[in-house]
Amino acid sequence: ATESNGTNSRYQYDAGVTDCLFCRIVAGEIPATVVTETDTTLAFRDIDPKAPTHVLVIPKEHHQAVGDLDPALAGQVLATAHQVAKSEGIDSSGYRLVFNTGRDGGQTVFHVHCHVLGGRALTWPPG
Ligand code: IU
Repeated sequence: ATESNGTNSRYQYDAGVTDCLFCRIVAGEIPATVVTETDTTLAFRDIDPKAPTHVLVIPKEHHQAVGDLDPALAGQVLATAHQVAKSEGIDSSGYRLVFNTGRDGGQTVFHVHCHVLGGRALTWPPG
C-alpha cells in the first residue's frame, strides 16, 4: 500500500491529494454543475454523461476508494446519492449506484465517487 496522500489506500497509482481533480472541484478551483451538497458530501453532474441522469457524489474529504471510507462517511455518500435520485425524479423508475474501484473496476479518478445513473433502462452486465 502507498501512503503518498496520507490516506490508507491499498492502491499504488494515486495521483495524490495535491493534484486531485475532485478536490479542486470541492475547493471551487474547477467549475462543476453542483446538484446538491451537505457538510461532508458534494454532488455534481458528470462532464461526460452516460445516461440522462449521471451525477457523481463524492465525500469532500479526499479518499481514494470506497474501502477507504469510514462507515459513517460511506453512509453519508449513499444518503446524498439517494437524495439525488429523488431530486432527479428517478427514485421510483429506478437507478444505479456504481463505485468503480481500482484498475479492473475501471476507476479513472482516484477520489472516491458514487455514480448515480438513471433516466433510461440500464443494461446488465456491465462491459
Ligand atoms: P471513474 O469511475 O473513475 O471512471 O469515473 C470518473 C468520472 O469522472 C467519469 O464518468 C468522467 O466522465 C468524470 N469526469 C468529470 O465529471 N469531470 C472531469 O473533469 C473528468 C472526469 I477528467
